[in-house]
Amino acid sequence: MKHISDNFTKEVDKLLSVTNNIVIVTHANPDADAIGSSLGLYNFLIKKGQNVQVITPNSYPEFLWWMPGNKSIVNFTEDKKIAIEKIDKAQIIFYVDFNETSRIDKLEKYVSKSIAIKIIIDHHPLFNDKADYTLSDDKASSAAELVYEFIALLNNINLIDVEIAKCIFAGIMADTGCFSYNSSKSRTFEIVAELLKFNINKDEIISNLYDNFSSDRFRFLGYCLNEKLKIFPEYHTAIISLTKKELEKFNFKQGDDDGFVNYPLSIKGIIFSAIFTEKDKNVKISFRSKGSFATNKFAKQNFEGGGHINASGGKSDLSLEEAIEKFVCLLPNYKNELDED
Ligand SMILES: [Mn+2]
Repeated sequence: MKHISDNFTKEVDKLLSVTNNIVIVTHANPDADAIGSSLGLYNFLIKKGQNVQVITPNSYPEFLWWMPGNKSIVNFTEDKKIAIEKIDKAQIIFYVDFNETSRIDKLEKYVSKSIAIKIIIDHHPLFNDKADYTLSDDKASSAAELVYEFIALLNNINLIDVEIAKCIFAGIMADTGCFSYNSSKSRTFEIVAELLKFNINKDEIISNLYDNFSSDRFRFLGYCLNEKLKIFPEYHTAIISLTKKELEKFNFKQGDDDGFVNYPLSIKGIIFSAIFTEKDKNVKISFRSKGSFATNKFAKQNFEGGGHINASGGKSDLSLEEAIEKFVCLLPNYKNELDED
């Protein structure tokens, strides 16, 4: 559903007519859309003469470091003091690519007690009604697409430059898996067409994001697919599970498993895919689906999670083995929905 606060444009326009200390926050374990949308917005607001700081709750993979403005980002886990100081001084805080404050982990405490005006720009189902202004559309391809819409609403398309275009393009491209999903609306392509007019090097961006595996990560993918894939044909479902030991064996770094959960959906007949990863305190689970099977509902009902219909996540305090067993036992309850497509 699309949600824009009453008078959004007028009020935000007024806010930005003077210089503010602005903080942009995005979700933990930032992906290309999180960084692309944050930096797209960052570069735009800098051009508007604002004092802007992007803060991430934790680190993110090296293949995102090329984005214009990346060097200015503060990572809370590394620079707590600066991050807290910036949040304390902020007059406006943007929530980009998330809306529930639980998604920003330890930053939540500081952001929630800040008296700054909160503005959401997000494409996840909206659960936060405490923000002052909201631009949200869970049908949008990405938060980056909504950053473009934000700029358009403010009538500032003229301020978009090659740096902003690169960031927004990267976010849209990554969150649609190179335009293979979440991208059935013509509007997404209209925006992309506009961005390409800035002579951004599309092939280089794709290469930056996708042809950037370390050899460990590449072998890790091979291992996941060859050794760890389990298929449940009667439920059109496939899963991969990973123990801490296995992660260590491949020198796992944050982001190394990005996108792996999508691979099983390439198997004929598979419409639901999940990856179970053993973490220090719990098991992290990612879900993906094709068609109408609502993974966010499944995640919410069974694994304390949520997200989009076709892409969501959850967690379990059970052991890895028990979490998988729970998952497998649940499948018969969803047989009708899994058979629909
Ligand atoms: Mn996103």
